Amino acid sequence: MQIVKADVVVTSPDRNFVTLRLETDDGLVGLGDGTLNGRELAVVAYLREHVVPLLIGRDASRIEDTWQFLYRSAYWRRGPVTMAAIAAVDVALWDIKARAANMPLYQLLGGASRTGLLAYGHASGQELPELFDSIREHQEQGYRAIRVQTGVPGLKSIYGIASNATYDGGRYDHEPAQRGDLPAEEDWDTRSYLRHVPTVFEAVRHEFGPELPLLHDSHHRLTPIQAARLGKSLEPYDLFWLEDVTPAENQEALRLVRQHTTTPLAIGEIFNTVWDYQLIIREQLIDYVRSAVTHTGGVTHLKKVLDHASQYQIKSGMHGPTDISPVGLAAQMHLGLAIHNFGIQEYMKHGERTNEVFRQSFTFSDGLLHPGERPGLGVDLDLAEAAKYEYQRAYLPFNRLADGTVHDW
Ligand code: GCO
Ligand code: MG
Repeated sequence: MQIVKADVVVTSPDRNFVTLRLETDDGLVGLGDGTLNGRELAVVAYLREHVVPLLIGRDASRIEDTWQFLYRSAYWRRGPVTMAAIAAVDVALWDIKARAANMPLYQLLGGASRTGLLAYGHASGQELPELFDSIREHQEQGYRAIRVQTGVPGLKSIYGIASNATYDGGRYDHEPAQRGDLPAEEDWDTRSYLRHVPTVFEAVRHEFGPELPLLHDSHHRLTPIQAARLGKSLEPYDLFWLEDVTPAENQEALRLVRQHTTTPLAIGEIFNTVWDYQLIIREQLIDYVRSAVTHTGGVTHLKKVLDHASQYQIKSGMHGPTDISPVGLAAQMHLGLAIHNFGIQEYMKHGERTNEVFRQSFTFSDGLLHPGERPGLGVDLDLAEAAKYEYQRAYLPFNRLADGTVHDW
């Protein structure tokens, strides 16, 4: 089973996606996601210029060997571009292996450990009435767990609010990165945020009761002591998790946060190897691993991270906004179904054009995702549809404080 063809397909139906498409001499096709939001073409160049020439003629069945070869022979290790490129190859090879075995990928990973994957969606609103409507809408769509983001008094536009005019078409869920030549500038005020957020969760609990699992994302904007205070002030509202409270590259910061709060913590959507997690898993400083298959070296590497985490009762909470393509999302549904320590799956729906380009087999019913029973990942790429949508430059926004200082977004 030799790889005879490797194409990097860039398409922008509702947003940019980078897909690696491998073909074998026995006619099998495998797909892998290498989308890195706002820096997509760096992965495209890494794949086209440096990886594709190494793949032609390789045995497609040797997944671990190919992973180690790509990781170690590059010499320059880790980093989101490298790890997204390796992930694209890895997932395409798993897709091929599962198609060759005529099984859905989760069967190769050990079979189903559950009937479906609890998914959470993104509710948001500048003010409480819009937020309540958004939560209800998500419940009507079948979501049984909901992330809550709101505006903050005094700030014009912040991360995670669907109605922000800065986002393309006003739809956060389809395009957080703004198309154009410059990133959008947003503003930030930590004191106002810390005062406001607990009042929002108090109101949401009052309106929706104690059962509904609620999540919140601080998106890397707090210092450790501020994060500790937020976690503590949210304890009465029983969050499923509080995400990315501090810039996650400083793992030790979580020690201080952990000492002060019992609010569960989720970290890792910007991590890309097990080494980013070494300290926080070993010291049990988090409760959920947020890494996506796409940004963490594929199924092969993320499974190792999650197996390590499982020794410490830490669960998965894989990153699943729309910048994870349907291929990446499918890969993590198969992985999530198979592992024992599944926690929750983030699930933002892709747009209609995206669903025409990527034909999928997953289901979402009664709040649970399932990858379906088709052999492989269960995703096909329609090349003619993909060719209709050219790459469009798009940048994620950034923040400035009132005095003009650049801040984490
Ligand atoms: C999340 C993430 C996203 C990121 C996005 C950046 O929790 O889903 O924080 O909203 O901002 O993936 O590209
Ligand atoms: Mg996040």
